[in-house]
Amino acid sequence: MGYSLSQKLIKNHLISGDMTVGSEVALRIDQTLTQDATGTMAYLEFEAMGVPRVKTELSVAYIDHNTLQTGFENADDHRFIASCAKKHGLKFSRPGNGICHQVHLERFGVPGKTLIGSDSHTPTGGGIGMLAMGAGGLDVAVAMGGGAYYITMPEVILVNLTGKLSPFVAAKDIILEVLRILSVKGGVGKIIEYGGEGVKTLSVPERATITNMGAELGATTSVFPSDEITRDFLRAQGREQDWSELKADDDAEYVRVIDIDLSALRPLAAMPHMPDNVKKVSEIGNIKVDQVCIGSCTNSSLLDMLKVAKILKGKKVHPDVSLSIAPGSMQVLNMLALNGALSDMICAGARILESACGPCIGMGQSPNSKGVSLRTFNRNFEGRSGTADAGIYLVSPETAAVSAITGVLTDPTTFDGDISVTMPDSFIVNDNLIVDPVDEKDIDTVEIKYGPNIKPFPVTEPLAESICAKAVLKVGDNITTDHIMPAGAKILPYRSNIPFLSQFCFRQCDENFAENCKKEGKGFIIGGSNYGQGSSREHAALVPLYLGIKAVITKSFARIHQANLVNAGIMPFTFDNPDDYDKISQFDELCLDNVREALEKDLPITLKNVTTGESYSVTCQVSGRQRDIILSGGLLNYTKENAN
Ligand code: MIC
Ligand code: SF4
Repeated sequence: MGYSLSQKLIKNHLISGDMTVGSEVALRIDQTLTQDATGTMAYLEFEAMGVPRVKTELSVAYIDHNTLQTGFENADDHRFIASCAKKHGLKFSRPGNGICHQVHLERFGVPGKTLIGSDSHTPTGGGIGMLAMGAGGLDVAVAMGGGAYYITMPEVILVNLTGKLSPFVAAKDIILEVLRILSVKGGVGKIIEYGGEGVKTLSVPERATITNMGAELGATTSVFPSDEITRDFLRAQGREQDWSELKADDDAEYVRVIDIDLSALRPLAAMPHMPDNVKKVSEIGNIKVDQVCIGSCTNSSLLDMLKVAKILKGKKVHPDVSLSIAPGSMQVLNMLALNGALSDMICAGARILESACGPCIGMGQSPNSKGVSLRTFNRNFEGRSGTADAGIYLVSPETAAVSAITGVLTDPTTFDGDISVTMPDSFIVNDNLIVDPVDEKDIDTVEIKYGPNIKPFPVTEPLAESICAKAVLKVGDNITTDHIMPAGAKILPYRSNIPFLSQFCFRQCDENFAENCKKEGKGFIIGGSNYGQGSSREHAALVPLYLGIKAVITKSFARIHQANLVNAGIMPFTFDNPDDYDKISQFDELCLDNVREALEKDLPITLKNVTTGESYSVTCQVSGRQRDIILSGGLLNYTKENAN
């Protein structure tokens, strides 16, 4: 039997483990990226490891999330990250240079290489045939230090594309269709590989839109073959030497094949409040729109922007709609400026934002109360926009731009006009906002600049013999990391200040959560299925850790969050019988007797409900290595112990 492309990429980077589905494999990591919202913590962790220089082929530190500088905090964090990059051997992408995933694709991504990033949308790199995965900051710090990255060997699903997209139907509609079919948990434990004749009809930015939003499937990553189209893209970026051909063997076998006929696809939208709540735009009807936001790491490429500009040219944004556009990178913005497309956007009435995440993470542009906002982004979780009662619809740039003109959600295929654009033969390359590190011999000349906002991260202790605590919180299915540790302009500047962040933890689910934890001093969280989906932010583990959470017991976990819990020394348990979830109420007193010994000796583990007198059997969902991490009280302790 031949190999799928995903299996080949894993095989080429395998350090240890066997490639049987479900077992843990250790991978060599060629490249890493961080962004600023997760980066401060990642560099504090890297510093704590005491490794002087990164050991990867390439590591880049981007500033793209916390670019709204309403106080000293974000600027201080940028300065801290810049100094770490300079000293420890990373390239530093300054604010204004663009969104990490867009810039990485343009300037640094290399087919066939592994990339981990402290951001869940790192799989964008799968658009050029990278094995690119989102990870917690600590895992990225370890990889920067030359350590392996561990994943559970995934199953591989093939999405077989045939036909060709009709005009005004977009790559975004392809991934929305995959989300409709698979749901936000359908990708857990899987890699989504794209193949079939239809692949040839898709440009690299279109492929990257699809792999980017594979994160919303919960997938380990998504990947496209690297072919002549990839080569053309890299050549246009002045990097043809980075190209190599990559494809699956003809006789590769997949756990499932999903056929999508591109010619039959229609414009789609993910309705509030989940990316898999997908319907045809024509079915949803002409709902009135208050806001349209175009940009984010999903849809901010030059091709997307040129199509938007063509739609807006000579038109006027509807008077009831606020349209904002954030081109994904300095390269995109510069090219739009030089070819006049930016002027078409401005003249139509678009508000041009800097090349950064911006509204996607609630950094400005929060909609009006009960507002309807169409966004080309990847997440529409409740409250993420910064307006609790807003309704966010995820759509393609085409649907967004046409609707900005009509003022109602509009199927763009009804728009009269030609928006065909071609990939430029060469992109304008200007790396003036990328700063190189100092030479290794000059390391001592660089001082790390800590601002007053940077507080030490919580200290963990080795796992206790037995733990009794209350179920301080009980939540349902599909809890996102935005529920656990919200983002937004007011909170994000405190990403390196865990004590401050703690007051916002789980606020949307239970406004007394932090207070209850403090009163109890320790606690357990009970969750439903797909607990912790969404972002890679390790703060969703570090803050509960700070608040005394010892274990999270759920029906199932999302991949990155499960790893972050383990790295923080919090035990992730699943119910052996999912119905036991219903038998626990908030504030029940629960006990894990002799849990340390049980973990050490691989014995069955029972969760005793002291309040009701019942017992439930639970499993700690970890590999042998992760078990040792938990016994040590987290990855930092474990790494230090092993180094000694
Ligand atoms: C997101 O889209 O939620 C973020 C903000 O990019 C996060 C990272 C973070 O929380 O800083 C992600 O996707 O990992
Ligand atoms: Fe930034 Fe949004 Fe992409 Fe996250 S999803 S990296 S916040 S643009």
